[in-house]
Amino acid sequence: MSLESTFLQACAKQPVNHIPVWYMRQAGRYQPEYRAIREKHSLVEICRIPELCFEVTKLPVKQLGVDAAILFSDIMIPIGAMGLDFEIKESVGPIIASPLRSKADIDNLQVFHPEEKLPYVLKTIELLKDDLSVPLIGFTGAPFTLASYMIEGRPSRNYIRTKQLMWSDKALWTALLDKLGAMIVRYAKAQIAAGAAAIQLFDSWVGNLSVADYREYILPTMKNIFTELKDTGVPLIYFGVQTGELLTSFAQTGATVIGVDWRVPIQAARARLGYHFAVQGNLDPILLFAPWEILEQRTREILDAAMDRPGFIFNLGHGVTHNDPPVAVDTLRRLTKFVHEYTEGK
Ligand code: 1CP
Repeated sequence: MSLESTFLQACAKQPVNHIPVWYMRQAGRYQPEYRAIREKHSLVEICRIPELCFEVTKLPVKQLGVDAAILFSDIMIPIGAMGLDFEIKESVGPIIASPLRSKADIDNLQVFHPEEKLPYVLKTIELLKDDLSVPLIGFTGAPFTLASYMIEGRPSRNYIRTKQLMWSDKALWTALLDKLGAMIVRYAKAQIAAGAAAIQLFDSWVGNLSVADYREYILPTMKNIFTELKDTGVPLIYFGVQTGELLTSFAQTGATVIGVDWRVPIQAARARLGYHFAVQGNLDPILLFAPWEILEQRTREILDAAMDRPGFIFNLGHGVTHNDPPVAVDTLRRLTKFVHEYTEGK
């Protein structure tokens, strides 16, 4: 499978038969089948039942014809395993019962063994590895994004408490980030050992930091994480939203593939990163609600800009949104087909 995979070839900046496609949040509420499962099971339940999680992960591969699967899970799952109870509240997002407030709270976090605390995740990956015809992407949240939920206790707009801790107690902040880093390395390695063919680190909210703060408070931990994961040999994808100004710093992390959002043209992203990275992105996810002609035009523009050198993976600039009415499954299927046909043999 691996040698034939356009996704893995593109991650390795090798020539491809067509540009590979997958979508962040390709499993979710826009799918009628997912909504039917969610009527009976909570999100966390789906994650904890390998046979169910296996089906939910596979669904977009069958339905859309994408070139990679992403493990169905959530960035909050390992936070629970570290000892912080959470729930995912309808129309709000993750809520943590007792957010981090003190050094003792941070000391109490456990850098757990995934085989002990999250066996169901690894079981799901093993089931998928034996069944999928495309590579499976494993994932975890990255330290800043995880820390923001752990400290704020819920989705945040301004990250005030998070930044306050960062600026007011650098030693404690570093202790927290390093603990998260150690967890991330262990969890990613366990996913790879179970069969994940690539790992994506979601740093969705790190774009809220200035370049100076990113470099001082985040970059050292990111370097450690990617250094430790390098020997696994799998593609390491690093993604965040509104990270245009951070891309030159992202280039120093040790990630091998960089995910960019729709605000940065692909050529500008490559120029900022340097040309030894594969790049993933970056259609505005709201274009999935636009007339097809506009959606197709913007997609063609991205592909025309990206295809002049190897190492491009087509994706959205952030996840499929959870709107009502939802994105049409047909739109994503048509988009996938369009990218494949437009780039075939070029
Ligand atoms: O198909 C896939 O992409 C796999 C499924 C997946 C992934 C990769 C889910 C299921 N969650 C995630 C990662 C995740 N979770 C991120 C990083 C990616 C991103 O930025 O979108 C983040 C920030 C979360 C936290 C989270 N979980 C939110 C965001 C809240 C906020 O701060 O604005 C929400 C709404 C959830 C719940 C959730 N996780 C996944 C789904 C499908 C849902 C919502 C629907 C449901 O409850 O069924």
